[in-house]
Amino acid sequence: MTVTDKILTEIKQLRDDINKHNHQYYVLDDPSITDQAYDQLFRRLQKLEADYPQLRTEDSPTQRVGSIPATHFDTVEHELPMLSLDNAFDDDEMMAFEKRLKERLTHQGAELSYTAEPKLDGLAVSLLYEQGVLTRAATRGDGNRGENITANARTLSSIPLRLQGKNFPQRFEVRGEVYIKHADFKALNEQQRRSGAKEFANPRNAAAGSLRLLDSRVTASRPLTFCCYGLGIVEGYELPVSHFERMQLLQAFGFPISPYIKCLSGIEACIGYYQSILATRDNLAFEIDGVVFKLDDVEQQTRVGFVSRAPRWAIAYKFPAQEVMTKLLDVDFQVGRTGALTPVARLEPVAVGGVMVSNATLHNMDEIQRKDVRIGDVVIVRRAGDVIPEVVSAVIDQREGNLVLPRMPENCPVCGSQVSRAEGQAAYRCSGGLVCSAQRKEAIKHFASRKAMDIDGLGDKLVEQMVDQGIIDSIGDLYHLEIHQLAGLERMAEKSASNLKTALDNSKSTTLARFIFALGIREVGETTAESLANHFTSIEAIQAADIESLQMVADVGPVVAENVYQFFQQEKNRLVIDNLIQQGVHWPAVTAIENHESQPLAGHVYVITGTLEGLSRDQAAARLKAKGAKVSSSVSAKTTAVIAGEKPGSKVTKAESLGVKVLDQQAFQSLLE
Ligand code: JCF
Repeated sequence: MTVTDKILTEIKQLRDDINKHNHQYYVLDDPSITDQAYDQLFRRLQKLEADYPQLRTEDSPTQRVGSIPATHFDTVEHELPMLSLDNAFDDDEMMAFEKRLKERLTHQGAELSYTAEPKLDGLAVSLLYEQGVLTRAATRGDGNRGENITANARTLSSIPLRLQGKNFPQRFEVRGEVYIKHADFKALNEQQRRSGAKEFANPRNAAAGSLRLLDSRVTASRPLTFCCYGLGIVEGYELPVSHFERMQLLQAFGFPISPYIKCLSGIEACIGYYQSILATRDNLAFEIDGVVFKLDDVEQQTRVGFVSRAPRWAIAYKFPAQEVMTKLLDVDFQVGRTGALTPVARLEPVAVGGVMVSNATLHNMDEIQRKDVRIGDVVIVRRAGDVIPEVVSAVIDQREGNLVLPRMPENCPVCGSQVSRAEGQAAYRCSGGLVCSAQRKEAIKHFASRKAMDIDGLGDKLVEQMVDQGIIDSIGDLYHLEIHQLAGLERMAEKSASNLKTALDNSKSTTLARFIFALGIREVGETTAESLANHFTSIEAIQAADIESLQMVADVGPVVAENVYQFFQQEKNRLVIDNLIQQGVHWPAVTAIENHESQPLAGHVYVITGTLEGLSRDQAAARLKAKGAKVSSSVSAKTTAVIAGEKPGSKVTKAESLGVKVLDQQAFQSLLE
């Protein structure tokens, strides 16, 4: 064996290993090694390929980083046109779809079978594989001709560069959707904002823009995901007749397919599936705009054929739109916990994604300027996932007359204090501090909220009443409340007053992380609070920390360190904390993070769904985390078990389809014990 032979063997091994880990991580959502170990393998391969350029190949996983910019995209002619889908907007149109199919098939008796999956709101692409290697990727374009985006497609970790196993078609085309998940979209826009680049209006635009960049190195930095939904040309392979089985086969080759894909019998079952997906729409990690149904039997598909642009054998049952137009009536300013004034659009009420919306955020004044949104404009309002509705843009060509931009008031609309803007910051703030009742209310609401002290029954409306009537002034007053003080409040019968008192007492038993989060220090969210708690392990140590030692904490940068430091420098804040602890607020001692490995549930991942008796989901999650477990919101192959309370919903179905264990409340209790 020559030296290069030996190197080649090592390179091949590295590529195989890295491909396997990529697949585990990006397709199965189930990492098999640590990030550091992965980086090590990756860097070793990069080094060998740099030292031995003759051993470089196109399908090496190192090639996902992108290459030098192209000057244009070549045109790709699709060998089979990439069709669009016919739409249905109500149940009747679905029934009509089935009726047409039955007529064309002269079908009687047993139900027709359909494959169903959520319709991703992204971009269709075609991937060509020859001898198991990705050789060409193209956009859908006009359906007949698209653009050659091979260099960009290579950068997506969820697109296999080489297929798994040996038994695949010699030459074939896989079709699917490239999209961006909600969380990735949020992070991408935050990054764009920080670097002064233009933000994207929605995940779809961001995906489209990223896939059509001439510089694939930039595409490599964009969080694009691929999911496949079908096949184009296939040469030299006998495929199953069932579309559903074909999809399973593609999964076995290494392609991600929808985790929600299902084979259903009859159109009523399809309508039921549509309803269940619609009900979970806001909880999905990505945007969908409907459900796609396909006749499952490919022979039946061939018999019914196509109408000009779309197959007769498939239909997209669309959801209500999440972006709609309406009129901007006025702009008000809402004062937040930290005094920041947020412009809020008052809209002509309109249904967005099936929910009536009359208010939407305009984020801040810079955004209003940038979008040139004026009072009286027709605007596009968007509501997706669990985010607050927002004004995306003004429809400038529908503007009539001389409209003016909203203006920031000089005085706080709540307390009249002066409004000012700190240098280099987007936010204007009310300078009133705790003089401002809006800020006091928000601080108390935050303290009571689910992820903070979790005071059951102390809702926003109640806090507002209590502050307005002078019953409480700050979070320090909460635990002094007497039942008779609550009696006079609206909708506060004796029973609910005593329930609230009990909830207040229960909330005193908390965790250090929740307590820190509850204090409402600027820019200290849940994660940062948890890092601070784990790092310092006591409130005294955090109070005593200087800026430098604060910056030692994971995800604490100079700005957050300064905020934390300043917060604890203030005498009044220290007094409130002492007072709360004197009132009985307490938490278990924090074990340094390093000990987590030896905890009984370390390495296990749980998903909680439905209503648990006597325990909120957050409380249940806290118990699991206290034993070292991780708690996730979505079921995947890496989930240890799903804990199902009353009315559990689709997560149990998903667990069952993936063969993940489901624990009832009793089993959950014994797990905790
Ligand atoms: O998720 C999608 N956007 C999607 C688009 C899913 C499908 O099953 C599709 C599609 C476009 C065309 N199927 C076809 C035939």
